[in-house]
Amino acid sequence: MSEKQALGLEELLNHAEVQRVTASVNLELLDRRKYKPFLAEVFSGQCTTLVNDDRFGFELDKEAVKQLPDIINKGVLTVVAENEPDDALAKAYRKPRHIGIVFSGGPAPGGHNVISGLWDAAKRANPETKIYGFILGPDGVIENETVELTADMVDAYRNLGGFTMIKTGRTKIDTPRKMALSRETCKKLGLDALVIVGGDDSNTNAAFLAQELLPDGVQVIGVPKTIDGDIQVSDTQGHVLCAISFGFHTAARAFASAISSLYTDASSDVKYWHICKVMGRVASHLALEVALQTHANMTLIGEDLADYLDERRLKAAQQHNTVDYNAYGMTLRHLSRVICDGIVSRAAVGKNYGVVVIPEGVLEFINEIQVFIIKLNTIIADYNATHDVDFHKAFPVHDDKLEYLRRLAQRSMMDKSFTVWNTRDNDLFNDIPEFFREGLLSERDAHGNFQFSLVETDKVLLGLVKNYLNILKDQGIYRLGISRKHYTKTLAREGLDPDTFGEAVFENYQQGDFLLRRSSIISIKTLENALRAGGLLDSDQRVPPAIIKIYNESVPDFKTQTHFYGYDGRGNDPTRFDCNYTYNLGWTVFSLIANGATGMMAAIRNLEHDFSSWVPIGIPIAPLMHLEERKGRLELVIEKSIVDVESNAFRVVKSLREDWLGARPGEDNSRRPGPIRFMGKSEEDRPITLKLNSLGKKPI
Ligand code: FBP
Repeated sequence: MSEKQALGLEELLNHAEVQRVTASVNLELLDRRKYKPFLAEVFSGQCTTLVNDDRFGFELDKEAVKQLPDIINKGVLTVVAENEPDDALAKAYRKPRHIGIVFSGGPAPGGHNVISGLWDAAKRANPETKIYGFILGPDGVIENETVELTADMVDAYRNLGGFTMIKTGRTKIDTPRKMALSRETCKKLGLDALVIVGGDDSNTNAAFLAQELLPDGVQVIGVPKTIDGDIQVSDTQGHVLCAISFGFHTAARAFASAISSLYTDASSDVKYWHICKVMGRVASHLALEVALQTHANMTLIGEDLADYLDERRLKAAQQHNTVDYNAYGMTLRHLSRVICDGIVSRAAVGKNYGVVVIPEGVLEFINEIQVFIIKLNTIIADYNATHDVDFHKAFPVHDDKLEYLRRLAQRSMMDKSFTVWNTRDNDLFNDIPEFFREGLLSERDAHGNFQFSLVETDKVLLGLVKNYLNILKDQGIYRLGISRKHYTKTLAREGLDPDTFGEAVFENYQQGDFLLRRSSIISIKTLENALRAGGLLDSDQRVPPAIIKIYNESVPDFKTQTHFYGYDGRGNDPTRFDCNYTYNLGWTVFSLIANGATGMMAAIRNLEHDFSSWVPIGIPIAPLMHLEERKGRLELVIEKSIVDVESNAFRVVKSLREDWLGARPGEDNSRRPGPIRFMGKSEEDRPITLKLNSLGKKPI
C-alpha cells in the first residue's frame, strides 16, 4: 500500500496550494493591473487646451458639406499643456460632467484602457464627474441600458483585453427612430458628451450623432478602434494623422506568435502544410504584419492580387490583336496555381511542408468573386428596400434563396433592362461549392458589409489547390527532391552503383544537392520502363528495391491543417504599445471634451516614433467622409484604408518573398516573434509595418 493517503475531496479543495493554483486572480493579472502606462507630456500639466493646427487640410466632399454642415468646417486640433489656466478655462475644464462611453463593433485589445485613461483624466479634473458605460454597444444607447462606472470596476480591467466590462454590439444608429431614442437617452442621463469607440462605420455614426446632438449641447467624440488596421488617416498632403487603429498591434502579434509556433512544428515534423486564414475583413494589413513578423513561406496580400497582370495572356492577346480581359486581375483558379507553384518549388528541395497565410478578405480582390459579392449585395439591398420582411427572414433556407435567384435569372430573359442577375450569373453561381455559395449569401452586418469571417476562404482555395496538385503529380511535376547523400547511401546499402541509375531516374543527376525524378516517371511501371529503356534491366529483372524505395520517397502526400486566427487575437490582452496608445487616447478624449470639441476623433500623431514624441490630437470626422455604395445605395462613410502596394512595408515583403518561400536547400529564413511580452525588453515595441512606413518621412 502507498505510504501516502489520498486526500478527501473536501480536504483537497480546501488545500492552500489547490486554492492558489486555481484562483482566477494570478500574478500575471495582478502585474497587468498594476502597470502604469506612459502618459504624454502634455497631460502632466494642470489642464490642457486645443490649438488649431492649420498645417493639415482636407478636401471636402460636397455631400458631407450638405449633410454635416455644422461640423464640417473644422481643422485638426492639437492638445497642448496649459499650466496656468485663466479662471474661465479652469472653470470650464474642471466643471463636473456626465460622460457616456460605448464600444461599437468587434472587440479590440486596449478598449479598457481608453476607459481608464478617460476615467483618470476626468476624475483628476473633477472627482464629481460621472462616467456611464453603455451596455452591449449602441443598443445600450438606444435603449438607455447603462452602468455608472466606479473606481473598482475601472481598476479591475486596467491593461486587460476584450470589451468585457461593458460589452459591445454591432447595431447602427441609422434611422430617425434610433436617433430620437439615443437623443432621449442622452437627455435622461444629462450627458455632456458621448464617446464612441469603434471602427470606420462607428466613427461615421459618431459624426452624424455629433451633428444631430449639437443643438442639445451633447458633444460626440470618436475613438479609432479595430484590429483590422483599416482606419488610417492622412490629410490631403499625405501627412499621417492616425497611422493605425488600436488593437491592430496586439492582434497581429498574437496571430504571429501562434503562426510562428505552427511553423516550428511543421519544420520539425516535416509533413504538414498549415493554411492560416487571418482576420482583417477586406484589407490585408494584418496578413502583411504577420508576414513581417514570421516570414511565413507564403502570404497572400489581396491588394497585390487586384493589380495582377497575366503577362502570358497579355502577350498571346497582343499577338492576335485582341484584348483578353481575363489577363487583368487574378482569378480564383490562377491564385490556386500561384500557391501550387510555391508548394511544388519547395517540394523540389525536399520541403513538403510550410505555412501559408491568407487574409480573410482575399476574395474581395478576386475578379469573379467580387462581381458576385457586388451583385448579391445589390439584390439583397433592393429586396429589403421594397419588401416589409428582410431578405434573410423571407428566405431562411439556402434552397429558397437559390430559388429566388433562379427567378431573377428568368426575369432577366423576359426583361432586357434587368441586368443584375442573368442566367449566366445563375449558372456560374450554381457551379461553386455549396458551402461557398452559402457564405456568399450570408447575412450582411448592420452596416451592409459583407461578412468575410463567415466564408471559408481557406477551404475554397484549398479545394482548388488540391485538385491542381493532383494534376501536377500526374504530370510528374509535383515531386519531392531526394537528397543526393540519401540516394547514394540507399543504393550503396544494396550494393548498387548510384551513378549507374542516376541519369535514368533523375533529370538533374549532374547537378544539385536535391535530385528530381524525371517527370515521365510517375509510377513503378513508368520507372521500370525508364530503366529498361536505359538498358539497366534485363527482361526478367525487376526494379531493385532500393530504387523503388527512392521512388516512393519522391511521391509527395499533400497533407494540410487549416486554422483561423481572429477571435483569439481579438481577445488577447494588449501589448505594451496598445496599452500606452489607448490610455493616451482616453486622456485625449477628455481633453477634447473639456475644451468643447465635437465631431472629432481622438488620435495620436507620431505613433511610429518613441513614446516621448507622441502628439495627442483631434481629427475632424466629417472632412474624412466620402460617398460609397452600401446596401445598394450611395452613403457617406469614412473610407477604409487598404494596403498600399507602393508602401515601404509592402515593397519589403514583396522583395523578400522568394527568400521566405525557402525553395532552396537548407533551413528557411523564418522569424520567431515569440509570445506577447508585456514587461521587460522587447526589440519590437510597435507594429513593423508602422516602422517601415515611417521611414523616409520626417516627423512633423
Ligand atoms: P470591427 O471592424 O468591428 O473592429 O471588427 C473586426 C473583425 O474582427 C473583422 O476582422 C472580422 O471580419 C469581423 O470583425 C468579424 O465579425 P463578427 O465579430 O461579427 O464575427
